[in-house]
Amino acid sequence: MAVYRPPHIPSSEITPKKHWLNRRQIIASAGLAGAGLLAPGVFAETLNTVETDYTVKDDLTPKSDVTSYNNFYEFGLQKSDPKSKSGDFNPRPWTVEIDGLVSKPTTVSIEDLLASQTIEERIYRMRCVEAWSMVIPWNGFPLSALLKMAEPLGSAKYVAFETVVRPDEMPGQRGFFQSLDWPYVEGLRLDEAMHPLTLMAVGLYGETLPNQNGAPLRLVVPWKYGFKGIKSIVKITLTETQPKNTWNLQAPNEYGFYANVNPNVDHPRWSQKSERIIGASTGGFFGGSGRKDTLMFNGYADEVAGLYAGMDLKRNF
Ligand SMILES: Nc1nc2c(c(=O)[nH]1)N[C@H]1C(S)=C(S)[C@@H](COP(=O)(O)O)O[C@H]1N2
Ligand SMILES: [Mo]
Repeated sequence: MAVYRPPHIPSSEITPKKHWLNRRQIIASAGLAGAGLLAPGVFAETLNTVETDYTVKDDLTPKSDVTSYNNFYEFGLQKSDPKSKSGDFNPRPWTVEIDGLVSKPTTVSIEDLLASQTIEERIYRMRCVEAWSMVIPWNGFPLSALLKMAEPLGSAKYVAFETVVRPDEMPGQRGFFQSLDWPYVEGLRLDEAMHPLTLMAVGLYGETLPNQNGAPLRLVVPWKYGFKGIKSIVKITLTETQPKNTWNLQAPNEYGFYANVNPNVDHPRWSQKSERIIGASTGGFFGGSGRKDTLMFNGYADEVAGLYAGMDLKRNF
């Protein structure tokens, strides 16, 4: 495990980012290349990324697990649904609208973002509220860079996010049984949103995001439970009041707005003290337990604890 090498450019070469834009290649996935026909959503584009100091020592979760064990209720409730049922989803063309309390309401395309932003590699821990975890090499850029394009006003205190609604392409959004109210919505306090760790991911393992992981761009907030990491974002709104978030609307006594990873605040139905490591070996002579203790703020306390100074984290769960 953890032998993956990202297709990064040495930092000595990163300065003129305009130059490497043209070098991005389209790679048709194996079987389809010969067919001369690309089904929507089944291509991956290699990203040229730059290495960063944002990394952790833990073993990487194998790519096959990162892309096959997913939560994305727009495609279904089973962990295997997002991969097996997202073949009709087409993440291009795509635009993200930024509005609300900004001086420059902005609509930007994924192509423009890929062309204008330096795409970083960041290896982050990811902890789902369901008490499992992964370690994922994301590719993306700070959310702050995107928000600054729209010039947030002084009155903006929060950031609200919305996922796309496309029942034709998302089987979990059509039919008799609807698991959630759509669109899936999430939010952050503005200082959380502007924190350098907060990432707009456009890829993982050096390629554009698979549909099941939130193509073409999704939020990653590594010190919070995974449900804050809203996928396939189409709208971002700067607000003065705290935005609604889907899981809090669904079960307010179980899922809060803050959702900071915290081993000392249990979910009402299970402990949050430890986590199951997805993809970890549990067998063989040296087989581990496949579990580890959950860390305060998912191990990012040094960076983010200050954001919550003086706050009661049991009340604000
Ligand atoms: N739009 C949308 N975003 C979502 C979800 C979802 O169902 N819909 N699930 C969340 C949950 S609970 C988790 S744990 C992560 C999972 O991300 P991954 O599948 O890329 O690991 O996505 C989050 N973002
Ligand atoms: Mo989750």
